[in-house]
Amino acid sequence: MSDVYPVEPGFAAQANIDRAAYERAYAQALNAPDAFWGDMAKRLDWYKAPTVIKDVSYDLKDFRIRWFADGELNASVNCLDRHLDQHGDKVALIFEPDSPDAPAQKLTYRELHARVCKLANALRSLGVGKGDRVTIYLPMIPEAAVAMLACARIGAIHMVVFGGFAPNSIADRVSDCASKLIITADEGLRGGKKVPLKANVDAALKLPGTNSVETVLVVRHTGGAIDMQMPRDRWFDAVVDDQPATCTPARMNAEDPLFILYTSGSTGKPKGVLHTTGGYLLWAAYTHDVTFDLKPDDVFWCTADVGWVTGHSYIVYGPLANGCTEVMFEGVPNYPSFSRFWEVIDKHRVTIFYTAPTAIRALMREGVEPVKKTSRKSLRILGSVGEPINPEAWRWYYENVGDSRCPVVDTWWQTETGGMLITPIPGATDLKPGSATKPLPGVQPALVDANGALLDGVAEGNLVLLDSWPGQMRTVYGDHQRFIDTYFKTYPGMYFTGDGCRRDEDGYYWITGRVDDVINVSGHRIGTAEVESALVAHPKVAEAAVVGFPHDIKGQGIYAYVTLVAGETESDALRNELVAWVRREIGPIATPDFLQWAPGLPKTRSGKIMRRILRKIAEDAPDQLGDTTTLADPSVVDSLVQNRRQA
Ligand code: 6R9
Repeated sequence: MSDVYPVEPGFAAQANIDRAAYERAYAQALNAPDAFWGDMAKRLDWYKAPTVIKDVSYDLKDFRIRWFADGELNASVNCLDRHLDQHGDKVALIFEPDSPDAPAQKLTYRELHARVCKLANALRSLGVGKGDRVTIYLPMIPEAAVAMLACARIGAIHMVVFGGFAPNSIADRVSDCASKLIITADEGLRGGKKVPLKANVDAALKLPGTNSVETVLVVRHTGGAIDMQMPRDRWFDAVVDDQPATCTPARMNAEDPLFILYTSGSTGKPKGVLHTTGGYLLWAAYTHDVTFDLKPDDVFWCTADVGWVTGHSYIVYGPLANGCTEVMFEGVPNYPSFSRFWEVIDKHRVTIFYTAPTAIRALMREGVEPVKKTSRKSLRILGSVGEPINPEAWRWYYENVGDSRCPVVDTWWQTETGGMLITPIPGATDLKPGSATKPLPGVQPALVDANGALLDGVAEGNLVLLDSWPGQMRTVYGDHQRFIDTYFKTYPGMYFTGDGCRRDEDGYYWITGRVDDVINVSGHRIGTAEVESALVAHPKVAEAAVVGFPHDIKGQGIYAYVTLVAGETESDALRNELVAWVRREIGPIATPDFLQWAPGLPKTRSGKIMRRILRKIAEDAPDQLGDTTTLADPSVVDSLVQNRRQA
């Protein structure tokens, strides 16, 4: 039995949605989706209101996913222009810099609108138009949101690369989508350390496949010295500042692409997840409103980076479409001290705070003192996203950060889903620590066994979604077949999430983690295949196998088994070199936490690596290896077990 935190009557009384309203909405969305979503679409401003609402078939012979297909709108107009009449002087963004000693900046909707229009005009003057791909590789500064919205304004497709990715990863993405222009900064700043963004772009553009890039716009941020290669590189302010502060928006079809965001899967290179304009924007706005019980005076803070989908949906599109005031934070939770998050909450009177379990666990380790010396009285709702939150961390968050006053919404979703799918609604859903609870209206989760048979009642299996919702991804950029193969082939007629899940006696969903070869490190997805191919690209490595293992702070860590080419000698120096190599090839987030030499890898007679065994060794559970008799050479296991990482 898990403990339950019922909705407080006081909270329910003021909430936008109570239990009865949730149940009504859920039934309507299920039974009359066209009426429900046609009505919901009115929360956006359309040039042409949609008359076709849901047009979906998961049947592989007649496959299509379209929402609001004859509607026309512009996402930046919905995030900016339509607020100007009534709320032009309302603060849209509060920018809190890395250092608490640097002044915070406030941008009203009117100011943000002007900055977006200027950049949009500049992009047009540089030859960027509808459908062109623009890469954004920026720190967490207002220009990141400005750049995304400027692309949306002119119908260009933005592709944001997280600032922690290395030149190779930038080049892979730029070349896959043949980007025409890159917006970057001289340097980023995180926890007092500089991140060489422009230098990384320079290195990326020396790599093959990146010839499509004509222009690099460089924001002057730290003022650090960088190389400017004229005429390719242009200073952002020189090109943007003198542009007119209004800009005619492009009229977009609801199904025109809004952005591409790369994410790791179980095989091959990261996939370009493509989201379209109408359905995605509606989903981001709707879920941000419903899940956070949004009120006009709320100050919302999502601590994610805009390089991830959480930043797209809950820093840029959702909050701004809803006309909300929000905090954008450049820094990290532990700089200059472990109180920084809570100090920023007090400083800007944050009412809704949305962060990741890995941050909570890292802060929890420091004890309650850094929390308790701050007030946090402004808070009313806490959120969690990115990975399962363990009940212990949930309770610590609820009791110490929220002083047992603020509901915790544990929101399950994916880059592919565009926004939250399974989450509590704070005025409607009783909470259970560790459970993402119930589906939002329009979301139909189900559990299947390995053969695809639907499981009823209390059950554990693979999580699928039986039907579409407006925010669903539409394709893998440039590879529609891969989209269908990845998500719709495993269980025909259903979308497969890649997650395992349990459903309890109250119909609550408990996500248990990925069931594919994806590792969730601090809430970020890393494909084992990506790390393996980085390792085998090193001249001294013959073979590598990578698995996840439980990690106290990160949720999962990266465990690499490496076989060297004949004649090479294992040494600590080489181990460090290989770890640094992966960091350089992919980026710091892919740094292996442990690298074990493997004289051989456990393989079946057909040559398949048995990852199940490697996972158990990495978990320090050598007594649970199971059947090893099908291995081509069972003796390799003994040596791996002997030299394993001890928990
Ligand atoms: C939004 C985001 C998606 C994967 C997803 C799942 C895990 C995310 C979760 C969660 C349990 C939650 N995940 N939120 N697991 N509870 N509340 O994180 O997107 O980076 O694409 O990752 O993250 O495994 O499949 P993305």
